[in-house]
Amino acid sequence: MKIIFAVINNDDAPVVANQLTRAGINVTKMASTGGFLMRGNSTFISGVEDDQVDTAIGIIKKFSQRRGQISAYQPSEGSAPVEVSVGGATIFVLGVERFERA
Ligand code: 2BA
Repeated sequence: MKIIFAVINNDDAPVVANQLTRAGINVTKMASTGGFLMRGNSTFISGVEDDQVDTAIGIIKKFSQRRGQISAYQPSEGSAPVEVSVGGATIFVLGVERFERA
C-alpha cells in the first residue's frame, strides 16, 4: 500500500476529488497554504493499493492545470512583482507500513 500526498490548486480541487472518488479511490482533502505565494491550496491524502497508484496520479495530472500567478515575494526592495508558474500538482508517494480502520 502507498499514501499519495498531492498539493493541488484550489480551483482544480473539486474536480480532482470528484474524479478520484468516481474511480473508487478514497481521498481526504485538507486546506493548506503554499509557503512561497502564501495562498490557499489543497493537499489531498489518498491511501491506495500499489496497483492504483498510477491511476490516481494519472487522474490528478489530467485535472490539474498549470497557471501563472503573481507573487508578492520581492527578492529586493522595490523590485517588481514576478509571475510564477504554479502546478498542475506536486505529488509525493510514500510507502505505508500499516493501515487499519477502527
Ligand atoms: P507555493 O510554495 O506557494 O509555490 C507556488 C509556486 O511558486 C511554485 O509552484 C513555484 O513555481 C514557485 N516557487 C516556489 N518556491 C519558489 C522559490 N523559492 N523561488 C521561486 N519560485 C518559487 P509549484 O512548484 O507548482 O508548487 C505549488 C505548491 O506546491 C507550492 O505552493 C507548495 O504549496 C507545494 N509544493 C511545491 N513543492 C513542494 C515541496 N517540495 N514540498 C512541499 N510542498 C511543495
